[in-house]
Amino acid sequence: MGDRRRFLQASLLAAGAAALPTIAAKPTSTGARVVSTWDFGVGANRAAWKVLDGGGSALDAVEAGARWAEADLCNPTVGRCGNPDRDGVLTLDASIMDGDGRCGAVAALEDVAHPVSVARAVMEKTPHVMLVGEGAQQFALSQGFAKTPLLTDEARRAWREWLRTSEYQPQINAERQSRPGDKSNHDTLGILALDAQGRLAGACTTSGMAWKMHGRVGDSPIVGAGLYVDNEVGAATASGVGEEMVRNAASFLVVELMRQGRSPTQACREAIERVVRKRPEASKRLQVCFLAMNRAGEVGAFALHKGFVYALQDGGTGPHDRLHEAASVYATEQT
Ligand code: SD4
Repeated sequence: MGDRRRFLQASLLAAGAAALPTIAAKPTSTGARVVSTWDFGVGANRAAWKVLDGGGSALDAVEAGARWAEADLCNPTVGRCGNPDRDGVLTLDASIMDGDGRCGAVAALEDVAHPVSVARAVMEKTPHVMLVGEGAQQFALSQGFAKTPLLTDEARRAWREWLRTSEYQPQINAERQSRPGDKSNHDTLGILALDAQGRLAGACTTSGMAWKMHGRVGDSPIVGAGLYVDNEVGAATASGVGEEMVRNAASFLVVELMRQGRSPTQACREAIERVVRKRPEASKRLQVCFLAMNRAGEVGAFALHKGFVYALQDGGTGPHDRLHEAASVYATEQT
């Protein structure tokens, strides 16, 4: 891909206690708010905000936001229109978690349009927390979800193009670059919400890493890795190369760091530092991003590489309705 990487912010790691921005809770009429990963998080937040603004629950809000992203035809890393695995099969992963500890997930789900809602059905209608592959699909169909082919012609074309080299090399912020001419850095949707009753919930939904091995499962459906929520403390979600999140039980780690008193930004930063310490060389070549919100509604984020943006909606006006860029360990230039 010809990246030129510059180690501009290595001092962040060394500097230790340098102050980092945490977006403070801002008084809104209800205190409700929602945050989502990446620029398409704005659309997901809008869908979630309709629920929160109407007095709905954080759980309903994150499901609505995730469903919006899953239906978005512009996004080749989530739901319908996602890029397939190396065998040309589109498999979807999703999780949902309520602040009271209830959770549900599906992995390697095929041909069902809204994996987040299937995950919620796993949570609410089964004694389990995760169903995978054919079993997840069988369960979805038994619950009335439709079986529908999701791989688009565009995704099939991108896969055929990829087959020319068949090289699996995750790009920083750039799964979308696998489609010709597409330079934006959309990614997995992680969404966290706080409702007017002070309840937290989160969801995470993805088609996973493009060109992954068939059967590969990333962090997004694994509770504690791609998502973790605890009403006592806060919530965290992740995007990027999921193997790193699984290795570090990363979203759980972020929540536990907040439990020990760290701000959301500081907790995300320490989790990123853990990723770097474990695999310093690998961390220069892949992206890992964390987004967190504590029970007071404070929001923070941190990434390995520059370019991770997240969207915040709290019903206010001004900067709170815009995208925010997370600080990072490395500044990487894509060429
Ligand atoms: C995964 N974390 O499957 C997801 C995908 C992602 O950049 O965020 N891609 O590993």
